[in-house]
Amino acid sequence: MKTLAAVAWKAKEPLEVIEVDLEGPRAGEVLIEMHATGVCHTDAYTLSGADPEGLFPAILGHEGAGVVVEVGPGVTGLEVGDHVIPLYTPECRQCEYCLNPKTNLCQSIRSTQGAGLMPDGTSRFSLNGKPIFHYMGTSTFSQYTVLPEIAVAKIRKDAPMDKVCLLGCGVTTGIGAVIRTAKVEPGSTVVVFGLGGIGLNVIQGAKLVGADMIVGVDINPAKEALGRSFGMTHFVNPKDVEGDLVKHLVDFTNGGADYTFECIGNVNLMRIALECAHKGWGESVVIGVAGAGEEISTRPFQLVTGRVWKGSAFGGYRGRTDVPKLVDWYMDDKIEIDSQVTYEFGLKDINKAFDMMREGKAIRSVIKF
Ligand code: NAD
Ligand code: DAO
Ligand code: ZN
Repeated sequence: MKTLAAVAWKAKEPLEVIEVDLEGPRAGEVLIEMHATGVCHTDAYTLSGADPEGLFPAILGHEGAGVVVEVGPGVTGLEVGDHVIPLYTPECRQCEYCLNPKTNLCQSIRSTQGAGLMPDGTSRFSLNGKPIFHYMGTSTFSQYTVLPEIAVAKIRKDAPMDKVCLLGCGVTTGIGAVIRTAKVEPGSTVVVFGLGGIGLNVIQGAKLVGADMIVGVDINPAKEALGRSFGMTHFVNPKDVEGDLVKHLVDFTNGGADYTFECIGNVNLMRIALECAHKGWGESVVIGVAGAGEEISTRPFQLVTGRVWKGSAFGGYRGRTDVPKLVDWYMDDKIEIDSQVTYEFGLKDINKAFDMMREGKAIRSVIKF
């Protein structure tokens, strides 16, 4: 079949919206008609050429929602008409990782997904007989996309797809980092570095679990009002801080934060986030994805004296199990998503969504098909 898709031909070039060929689902796969997709910083990161796994040409996008329109042989858990959210972190429920409750990083299709291919080692997308790579196993910047059933969360049919698509990445990642990865307790002091789509959801998660002091750190002053609307209690702009930012934040939080979250992808801030965690018990969670080859460092004594450094992918959540529950939370008004959709565009204007993100004007732009 044909599908209209936004193709990333090369790093640093705008996407081209063009009709491409899409082969139907093979065994264990489903064809999804996309209804909406968010545009995340990670799509821009890959398009920038900084992603070591970035492959071109590819169809990017990983924050979508849509409807199953065809199922391949052997599919048992999904049927035509199901509303779904594609998962860049699959959940096979059988691999060594899925059987270990300590992780959400299912590895059953990791090698092919990382190579931009479906689990059988081939691509379903092509143009003029030449394959186009899948991206993060999801490729949501396409009217139609094919996914393995283990990488699809079935959600309730009354949830608006142009909002719950953000549960495909940003909302789930931020809230999960607080609840699932860090397990922040009520009354905690939390510092959040970077108030974009991820950081605002960390704030939302921290408020949800009853943190007392939620400090947002961002160089964009326009983020203060946004942060406060999600539950941030204090704002620090590093540009206004004279002297050492770590000392400032340690003093500000009366000895250091119980939990800190890096939501930017900046290795210098990852170090600052660790070092302003409280001596003896403070934990720092890395969520931001740094550029290829970049490294983090600190004095080991920071860890000897009780600080803990950890990371979080997709909020530590297992998509097929947990994303439908988060959709329920949204439908029950327990979590806020609507105000995170700053702009809506049609697929033909997808490059404008990237511009809005680069200019810091959008929490999220949503593409509606
Ligand atoms: P974003 O661009 O929307 O937000 C980043 C924020 O950081 C912006 O508000 C910006 O003003 C701020 N910032 C930039 N430099 C700063 C500095 N020096 N000091 C303070 N603030 C600064 O990005 P996003 O969509 O929120 O994504 C954040 C990061 O999380 C990215 O690296 C993305 O790739 C990563 N990410 C990780 C996961 C995961 O599962 N671990 C999932 C999604 C995204
Ligand atoms: O299992 O080795 C692995 C890779 C898991 C991928 C997790 C990706 C999380 C961070 C990428 C940003 C997502 C938008
Ligand atoms: Zn698995």
